[in-house]
Amino acid sequence: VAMAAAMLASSAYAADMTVGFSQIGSESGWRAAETSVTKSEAKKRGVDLKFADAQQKQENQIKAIRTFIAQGVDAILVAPVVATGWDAVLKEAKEAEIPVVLLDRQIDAPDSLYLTAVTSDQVHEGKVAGDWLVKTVGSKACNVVELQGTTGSSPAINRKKGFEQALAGHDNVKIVKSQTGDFTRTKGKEVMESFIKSSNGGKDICALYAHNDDMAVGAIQAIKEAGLKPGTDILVVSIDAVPDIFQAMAKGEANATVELTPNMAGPAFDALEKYKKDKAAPAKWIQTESKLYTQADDPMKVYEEKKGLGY
Ligand code: GYE
Repeated sequence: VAMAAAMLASSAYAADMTVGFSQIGSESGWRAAETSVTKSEAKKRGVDLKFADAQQKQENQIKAIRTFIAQGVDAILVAPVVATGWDAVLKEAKEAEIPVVLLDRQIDAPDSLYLTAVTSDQVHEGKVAGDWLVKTVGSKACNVVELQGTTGSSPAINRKKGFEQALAGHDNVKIVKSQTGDFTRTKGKEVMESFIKSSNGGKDICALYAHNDDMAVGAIQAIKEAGLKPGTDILVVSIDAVPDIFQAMAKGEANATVELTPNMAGPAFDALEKYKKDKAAPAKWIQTESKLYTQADDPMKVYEEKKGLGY
């Protein structure tokens, strides 16, 4: 009995690493899944995770990082809401010899200020979305409206860039309106309503490109309320591959999405564990996969699979 108790105690004590996580908030279904996956990955590995929700504000993230430094955590995870303004606080972490790992977004700062960044190739995501649209519309004239992600965030900048790369050379497909919907359903619906109002009741809109599925889901509501058919009158292509976009696809209301894994923490903890053990510095960018899904991919089957993955 004593042996078992000792073993239990030791396994309970397995928290050989305390990690602070500065999360942006829960603006989208994908972000909420990233949080739940991060918490379960930490639990699985015996990591003591200190979680801070910034409610979308960079100043709250900076405060949280300073608190983690004061607490003397072993490492810090940050999903940086915008790409700029991180140098000072990351220098403080470096001086405290606390490694920082970026999750799902990049920053404009010297890469000496962080151990690694675990993100998708967001330019590629935008390109995959744009290539799908160009292929789908062929030589037909197609006016596209674009719902951008959070202004100044790396995904908003890069997903726009990649989409425009895909449209280059296909003058029949062009972005006629583009505005941020801040990655949320509410804002996505609001902005789509304004796009519809200023486009002959939406009749002049051929397609919507949304930088994430949550804005697309909000926009689909607006399209339906305007008496139009999303997925046919207005094609809908977006990014994340959250469960709800597959439900929309199954109803013919969305057409394509580019998958983003919510499991950025797994590779992040792997890199940190290696670094802690033998100071092995990982590559500065650990890239996650991007896969296109369309209505041809049995959407309700994918929906069921996704429901088990932290969503
Ligand atoms: O696409 C969106 C979330 O940073 C890539 O942030 C991530 C994006 C993701 O709000 O759903």
